[in-house]
Amino acid sequence: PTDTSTRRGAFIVFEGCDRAGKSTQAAKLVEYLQNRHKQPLKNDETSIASNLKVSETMTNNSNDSEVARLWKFPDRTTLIGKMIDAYLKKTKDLDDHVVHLLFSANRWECMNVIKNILMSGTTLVVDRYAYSGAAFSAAKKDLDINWCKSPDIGLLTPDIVFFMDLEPEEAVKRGGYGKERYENLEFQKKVRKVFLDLKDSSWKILDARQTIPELHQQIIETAEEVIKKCESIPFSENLWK
Ligand code: Z5A
Ligand code: MG
Repeated sequence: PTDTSTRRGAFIVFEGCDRAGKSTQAAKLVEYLQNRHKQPLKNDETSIASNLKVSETMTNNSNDSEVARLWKFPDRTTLIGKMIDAYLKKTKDLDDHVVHLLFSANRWECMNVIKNILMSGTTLVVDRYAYSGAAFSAAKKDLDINWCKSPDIGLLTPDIVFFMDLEPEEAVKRGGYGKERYENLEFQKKVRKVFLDLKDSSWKILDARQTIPELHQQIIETAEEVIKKCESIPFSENLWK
């Protein structure tokens, strides 16, 4: 069921391979939205103010997180998230199917909280989502892409996916990969291929070789349009349906 009575927040997702700059841009977008709300308005900026869902009861002392909030998948804080964390840190081995289903369960267990946040008018900026789930698992041999997508069918549909596209050869130059599972060049190249096959109408592909400020500028322009548009349309739970 969807809620049409509330001016909801937007569901904004960042996706991409390792080191593409997702966390950097997601954090900068949230910071921008929160600061934007704090600035005094000029006459021609009223529409932007409404983009940011300035609640009538909000004062300058109000909690900034009401305007926009950052979320990250995997959410390593839950019980399921702790199992995923152990798997990624290689302190625990799990069957590929099992870990795939855990990543999906980790999203499902957050859906009610996420829906409530959106319905309260807060824009949620999400660092990785179901596209990472399908891409990383289907890049392993023996896991079929349709099987990989199926447990996430019916999740909340993103209002926009910023896909930060960076060739893994370029990503390596950003200080090399870490020690977690999946952090190697050959695997990342496979992941990028699967990612690009998952592109749908919600995607905006960004050339992640650009500078951090250049990317940020493009992201805020699109995000503001999306936030405005979302005010009048209900969210849907139709991912991959
Ligand atoms: N995974 C999965 O298998 N299934 C799932 O369902 C989900 C995830 C949700 C953990 O993810 C792993 O889980 C991940 C996918 C898998 N495995 N891999 N690989 P994670 O999100 O926890 O991974 P992370 O380590 O936090 O993020 P990241 O991907 O490595 O990086 P990023 O967030 O895209 O990049 P960043 O941290 O913003 O930037 C990386 C560096 O580049 C940093 O030094 C920045 O200062 C620099 N940077 C950023 N932007 C630029 C630009 N524009 N130019 C130059 N340098 C830049
Ligand atoms: Mg990151």
